Amino acid sequence: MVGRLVAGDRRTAARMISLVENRSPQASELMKLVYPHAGRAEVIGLTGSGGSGKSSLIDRLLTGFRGQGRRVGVVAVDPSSPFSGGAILGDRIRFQRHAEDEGVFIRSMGSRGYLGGLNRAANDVVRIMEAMGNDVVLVETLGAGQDEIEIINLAQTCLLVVTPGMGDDIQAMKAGIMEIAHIIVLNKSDLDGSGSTLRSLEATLGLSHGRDQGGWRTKVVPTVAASPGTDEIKGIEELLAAIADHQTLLRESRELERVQAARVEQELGLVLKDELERLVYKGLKGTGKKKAYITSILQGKADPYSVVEEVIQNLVK
Ligand SMILES: Nc1nc2c(ncn2[C@@H]2O[C@H](COP(=O)(O)OP(=O)(O)O)[C@@H](O)[C@H]2O)c(=O)[nH]1
Ligand SMILES: [Mg+2]
Repeated sequence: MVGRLVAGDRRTAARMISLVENRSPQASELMKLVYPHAGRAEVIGLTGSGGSGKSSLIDRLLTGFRGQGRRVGVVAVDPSSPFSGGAILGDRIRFQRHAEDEGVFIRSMGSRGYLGGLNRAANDVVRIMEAMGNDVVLVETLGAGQDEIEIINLAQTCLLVVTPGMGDDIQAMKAGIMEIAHIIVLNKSDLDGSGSTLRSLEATLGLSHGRDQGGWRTKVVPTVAASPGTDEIKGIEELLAAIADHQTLLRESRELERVQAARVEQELGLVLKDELERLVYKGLKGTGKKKAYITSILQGKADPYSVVEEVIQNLVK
């Protein structure tokens, strides 16, 4: 299977993704074999509120990357959608023009059905897409809470997608996602208020002392990714250029090593949490202890914290 995956076989990739999504018993063994072939793609993350235009931007970026002859994988993660496994109807429609393109591989993931957690599954899927030989992997995530920040850490270049009229929200975001974004995309810049949002973004960036990004200064790129009125698409070339600039800086400085190390640390945490949890539940299975714990918590004789402490102490023993 891994041989076929590395050769770029799409059906094998789809089968493998199903296996990791369902946490089948072979999944870990499979990932061990996949892993040495992964890690060579440019991983670009797009985060932002629902409806900000992430999928529309990806649609445009796909055309751009394909024009450069590069193969692209897309992982669209939407924790607010109950669907998973590539069945998200909206994305199907949005990415339709690339459906027949052999150089594009798209997978949508919703919130349900991931035993090891959505982040763990998304990481495995990104690794599979890398091993498949994609030059670029785009990861779309909803940017709202801490959870999404975890997925965005898998990316080397992080895009935060905002829209006009978000001035106040931007101030609030400053402390969080704003500081990990390498590029802020002001999408829907065809709408009213885009000028003042752009000024407010640039003012905020001018003041902020974000984390050290190896000499990179966060850029703002205004775009129009879809325009029902005028059909005028804007800023996509500039966005592609900004992504290329950041990737060049990563490669030419030692920053790429730091980013890769941070990703591996993240990955280690995801896998460790998942495997530990599985180990613990395997130990409890069939002993009736889990039920007893729940009952004693309900009766007020115990609480989840002391129970977990006891379970971990037993595990360590
Ligand atoms: N006016 C305008 N509408 C846009 C633009 N980009 C996307 N949209 C529309 O915004 C809606 C949400 O876009 P989508 O890409 O699904 O957002 P996502 O939820 O962030 O992936 C769709 O109806 C798009 O057609 C833009 O630049 N200008
Ligand atoms: Mg979307």
